Amino acid sequence: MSHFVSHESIRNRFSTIMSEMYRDEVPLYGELLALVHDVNDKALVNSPALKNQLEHTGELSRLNMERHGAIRLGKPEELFTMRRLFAVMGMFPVGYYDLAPAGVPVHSTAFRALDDTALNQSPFRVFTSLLRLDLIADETLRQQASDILDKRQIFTDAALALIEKAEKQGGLDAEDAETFVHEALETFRWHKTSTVSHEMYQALLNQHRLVADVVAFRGPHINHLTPRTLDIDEIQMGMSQRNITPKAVIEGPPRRNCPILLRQTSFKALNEAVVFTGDGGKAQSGHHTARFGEIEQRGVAVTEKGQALYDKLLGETRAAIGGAPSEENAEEYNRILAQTFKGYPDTYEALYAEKLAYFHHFATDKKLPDDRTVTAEDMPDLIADGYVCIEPMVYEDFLPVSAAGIFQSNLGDDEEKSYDSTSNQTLFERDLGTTVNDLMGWYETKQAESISHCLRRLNER
Ligand code: OOG
Ligand code: NI
Repeated sequence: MSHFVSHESIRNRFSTIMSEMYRDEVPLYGELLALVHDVNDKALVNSPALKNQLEHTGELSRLNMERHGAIRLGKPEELFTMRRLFAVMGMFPVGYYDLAPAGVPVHSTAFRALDDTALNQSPFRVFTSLLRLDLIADETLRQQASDILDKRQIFTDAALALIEKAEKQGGLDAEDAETFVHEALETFRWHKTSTVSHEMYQALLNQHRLVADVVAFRGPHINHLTPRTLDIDEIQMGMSQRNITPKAVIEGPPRRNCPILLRQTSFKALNEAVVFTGDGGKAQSGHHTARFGEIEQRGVAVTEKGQALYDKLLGETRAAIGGAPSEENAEEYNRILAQTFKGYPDTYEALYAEKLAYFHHFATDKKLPDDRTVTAEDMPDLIADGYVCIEPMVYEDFLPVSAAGIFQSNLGDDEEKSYDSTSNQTLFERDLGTTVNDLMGWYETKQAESISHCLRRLNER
């Protein structure tokens, strides 16, 4: 019998101590959590239907522990080892996100659990970006940045040893697991001291804020930790009431009866004191802005067709206001967004019928006549006749355009870069040491599994 603890319990424990650390580091995060809990409690009381739905899909119990974090890595080996570290917690890379077209010199994936039960037990995920030094135009600076990164080791020796042990043994016992989460946490900690001089920091900053954020520090400090709310518009208002200034517009789709994908808001990055190394030995104090607060609302995952419609309508909205939303045009943007998205069906029946979104399928208590055997083709009739009920499959991933908006809103508005380069998933996967799980394919498979499980239940008598 195995004496190893489950991936889920390691992930849960890690997510808990990460949240405690971040609350200590960024007290405003604690305030956001309180706001989110209030809003969620209210939403559940006000909508018994929503509560039923979340109970049915298993999401209700995970709601208050749901978080995603984000980190930015500097070199290929860091990404490779990070993949192994997350695997110890049952987290695997899903999706490839290229942020270069949006002016952010990184490419990314999201580490998360893959099974429904695992996700419902601990939905912790981490959006993980790798800096693309090849996009630094200045050759000297590129070399300097690369030399600085070469020297750093972002993992503790004990963490590395335990990753290896977990890989060899196929797991960790309770004592090792507890040591592991604390050692792993060290990598994500904020450091008040930089590894470079103020002058070098400034040079990196001038290249791109993100380059400074990655290269000037000892490790990939967690830059935000995001709880999940059931009503992000309430949050947006609640933040203002508490004197926490939210970004001008909520990223993603507009408010809907049937939420789709992901809506996110954030408060601006904190300006934090940092001590830089002095060239002549005399340390220099300065500031760095990187860490911020974010909140998200998750909706149903959409199919390729649903994604295309989303992209089209978002594109039309942006075109109508002439680019990305800003403080100045926020109100107009929201109005046009709501208007444009009238073209996106807003009942689960329609989303299902038009194959725009993914659904869980559950057999109800209603029994089929003994002589009837059903197949996937019968599904629409089975739903109409009450043999099957469907529930929206929640989107577990991220949106590149929103991610770019989140990056941007926290990099300062002066940052206007664009990179002309081809997306490089193959290189990313080589650095990662494996291919990423196909994002859309994951939902497609989940839905197919749900349908066949449901049909089995109906046909067994
Ligand atoms: C990551 C931004 C992406 C999200 O929620 O879309 C992200 C970063 O700023 O490092 O976290
Ligand atoms: Ni985020």
